[in-house]
Amino acid sequence: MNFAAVYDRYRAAFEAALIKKIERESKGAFPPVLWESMRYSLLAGGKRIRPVLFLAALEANGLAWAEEMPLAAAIECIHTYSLIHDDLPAMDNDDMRRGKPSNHKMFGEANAILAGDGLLSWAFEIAMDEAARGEQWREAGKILAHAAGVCGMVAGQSADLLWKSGGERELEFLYENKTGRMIVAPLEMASVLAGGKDRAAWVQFGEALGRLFQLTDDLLDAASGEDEERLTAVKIYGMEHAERLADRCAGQCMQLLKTVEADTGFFEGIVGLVRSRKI
Ligand code: GRG
Repeated sequence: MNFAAVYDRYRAAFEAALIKKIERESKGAFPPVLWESMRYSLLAGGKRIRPVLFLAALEANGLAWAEEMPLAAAIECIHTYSLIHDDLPAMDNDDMRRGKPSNHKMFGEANAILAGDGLLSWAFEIAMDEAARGEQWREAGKILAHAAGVCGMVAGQSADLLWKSGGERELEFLYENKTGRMIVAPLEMASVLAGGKDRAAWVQFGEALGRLFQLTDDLLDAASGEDEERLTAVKIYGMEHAERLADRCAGQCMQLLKTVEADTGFFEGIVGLVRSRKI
């Protein structure tokens, strides 16, 4: 099977499980607008790269990936909440997300805040249910909480709002926390569920992939003419140099994959996808 087909197999299975889960949970729930707004953003057609990383790393580690859809859903719920809140007028003030009006444009600001709160809380309700399966699942949930929280993505977002200028060190902090933590977490969680196999190697690969993801994000924003107020690689290094940094980072990702003792062919494809992505 080629890379695109494997990616689609994970994504389609995840999508089906997610729809089933939200249908079941929202049936008869009150007030309907809350679930409607959560559902709107959750099913707005993201790339699902974080759950796909999780499922693929489970399979690479020899685990039954289709049985771990609840944690995959928890990961995507947290990612979606972060996008809803990031789009709010008090943050990035974006009218569009995933090619559609952003959550607050559809449902109003207050509902968008609550949709984000709802998704975040739901994610940890799911993780707590999974934690009851045993120590490995408990630890996986803890990794997710840590990555999403004040020592991870929230810290990165806070620094992003704080810094309008800076250098390499500030940029590295943003990359590592705002974007990187939620890319590392699915890989580390999968390794922990496999008994901690190659954990450090997966984390190192995830960190490099997170850096690549944000570098390409900065490049895409600059290419689309978005006048960013925030600190980006393009602002510090210029377009040409940032392109070369992304190439070098993709090369590092490939090298780091060699330190993982598993079939990592699919992840080589992921590195290519992230380097060349247009969305
Ligand atoms: C509000 C606590 C809080 C955090 C927000 C995610 C985030 C932090 C900000 C979004 C802005 C941004 C461009 C972040 C860096 C890269 C990123 C997370 C892009 C969006 O993720 P994709 O490309 O989106 O995986 P899809 O729509 O495919 O899921």
